[in-house]
Amino acid sequence: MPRMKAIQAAVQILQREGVRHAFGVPGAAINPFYAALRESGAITHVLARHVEGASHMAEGYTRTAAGNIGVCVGTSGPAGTDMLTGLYSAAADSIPILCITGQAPVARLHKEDFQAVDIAAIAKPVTKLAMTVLESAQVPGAFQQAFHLMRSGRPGPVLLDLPFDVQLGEIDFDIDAYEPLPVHRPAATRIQIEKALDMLEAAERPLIVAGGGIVNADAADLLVEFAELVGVPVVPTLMGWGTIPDDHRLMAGMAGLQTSQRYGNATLLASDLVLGIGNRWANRHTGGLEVYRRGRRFVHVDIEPTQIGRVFPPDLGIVSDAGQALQRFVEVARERQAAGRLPDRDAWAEECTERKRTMLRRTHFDDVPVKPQRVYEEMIKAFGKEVRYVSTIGLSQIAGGQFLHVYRPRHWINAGQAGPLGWTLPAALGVCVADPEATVVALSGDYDFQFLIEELAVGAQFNLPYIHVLVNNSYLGLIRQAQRAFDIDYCVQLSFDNVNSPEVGNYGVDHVKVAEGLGCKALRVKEPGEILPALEQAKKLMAEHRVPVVVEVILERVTNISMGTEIDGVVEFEELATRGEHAPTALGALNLDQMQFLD
Ligand SMILES: Cc1ncc(C[n+]2csc(CCOP(=O)(O)OP(=O)(O)O)c2C)c(N)n1
Ligand SMILES: [Mg+2]
Repeated sequence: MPRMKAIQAAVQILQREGVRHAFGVPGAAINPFYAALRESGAITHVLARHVEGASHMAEGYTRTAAGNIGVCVGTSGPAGTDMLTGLYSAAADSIPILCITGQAPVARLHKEDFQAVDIAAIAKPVTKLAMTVLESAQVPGAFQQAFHLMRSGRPGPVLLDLPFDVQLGEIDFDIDAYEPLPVHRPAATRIQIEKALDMLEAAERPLIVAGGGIVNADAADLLVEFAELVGVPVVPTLMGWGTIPDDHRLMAGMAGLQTSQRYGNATLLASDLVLGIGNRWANRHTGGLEVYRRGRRFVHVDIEPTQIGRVFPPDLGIVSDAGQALQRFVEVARERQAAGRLPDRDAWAEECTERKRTMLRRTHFDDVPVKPQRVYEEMIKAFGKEVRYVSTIGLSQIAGGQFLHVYRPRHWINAGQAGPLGWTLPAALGVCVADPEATVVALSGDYDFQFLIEELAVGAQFNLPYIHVLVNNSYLGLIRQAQRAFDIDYCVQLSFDNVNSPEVGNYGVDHVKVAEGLGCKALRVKEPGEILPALEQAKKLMAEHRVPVVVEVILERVTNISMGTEIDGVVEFEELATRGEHAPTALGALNLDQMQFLD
């Protein structure tokens, strides 16, 4: 049996489990791992500038391709605590990442050693497993179990904390005798699917709510196949956006309080049955449950048994992996189609399409300073269907969710539940590592951008080119808007007179200078007509220099974006689209001029 340090075995296991990249920040307590990494040579390492950045890079990496597991690495003490936000964000969105931390030697754990903190205890609520491994001989099993748990059931992150002496301890280990554990994913039974289809058939205006579980199961094609078979319109959640292409005739829009379309909410409210697959009835999707549930029945398919009934009791709950459920849905629906049993849904689908064609918000404004809605119109013109958008939170993300178009799963990469500021930039770098050929476009407000701005240097150093659209209102815009309820505008202003950059006026930070200082390219635009040329120029700069390119758009300071507290009470702050030229990049808006408003 080969004899080696436990940490060498761990690196061999990482390789065997398919890990090719790691994101991290070294420190004394994790140096044995770095030594093993260097010796193996099979795993590349991206050196983050902040350990939280490494955790979000790992998330971006996982979220880009089915089967990926992002790995983030840090030393003992503050490195682990810095990565907690990534663990939380990953857990919240059912994203597997493996977080590896160094730790003080076992005998010193209770002696308040330098940087010895009980990270396993701290990380417990935001991981599927958080373990300080106390025996070198347990290291292989801990890694094996980590991969098993991350992939099984509801996916999620794991933290393995490795004391210095545990890493260095010698063990007998043969990688040829190592086998990844079988992954556990429950599958719906035929009877369950029959019952769900019976309910779907009995309904007059059924909808499918498609959640991120479909993305995790890599089952978007099956979703579209099923929706087409039964002719039922689909409302994706924010995490499921892209599972059905935005321009598909059965894509009915998103519902929710913020990242939603007027037609998506109207269609949800008009439905009488909702079949939720791989979704979690997130509160920013449902709004108040009274409104959301009134007059309709619900089927909930989820891989995690305890998710059924967590938010409200469905009429039928099915514990299943989304892909396996969809496979069965397709099978049984096909049989029913052959037997002539499937109802004709054309009239209902057409009604939904009509709403999609007519219930539009205006994006075309010529104002200077630029109104944010216009930015999304120009982004749609600049980037095709293959673009991978990355965003986190803020008015920028909300408006992006309302106006951009997504055509493929994993092409709207968003920290859905946790929404940590600063996430966008490092997550985009993780996406670039996972898919170097992709056009990656990150979308940030100025505050999100500033949170982990130093990670731009990582993009420059490791040649990870992407375009970062930075919509600058010099405000914590979303919070400013929320403070209207308190009649305050307090501690949300980012503006000041920059003594070094008179050209930015009182918008404060000179993002162009900072980005350039960190080795990236950057452009600033102030007029709507300049946005598209700047995005085109950014593509060229990206190709030429192989570094991140920032396109900053100076926005008007105060714009309120459509949102509300109930899905039947979303407040519109701008005039709605009443003519085709008001919303030129909206899908299905071609006959807008002759439209009948339905609301
Ligand atoms: C770590 C963290 N702290 C605070 C918040 C609350 N928060 C959400 S959006 C936001 C302001 C975002 O400002 P900006 O990025 O400029 O976007 P804008 O809304 O102006 O488009 C804040 C403070 C958060 N999401 N994450
Ligand atoms: Mg802002």
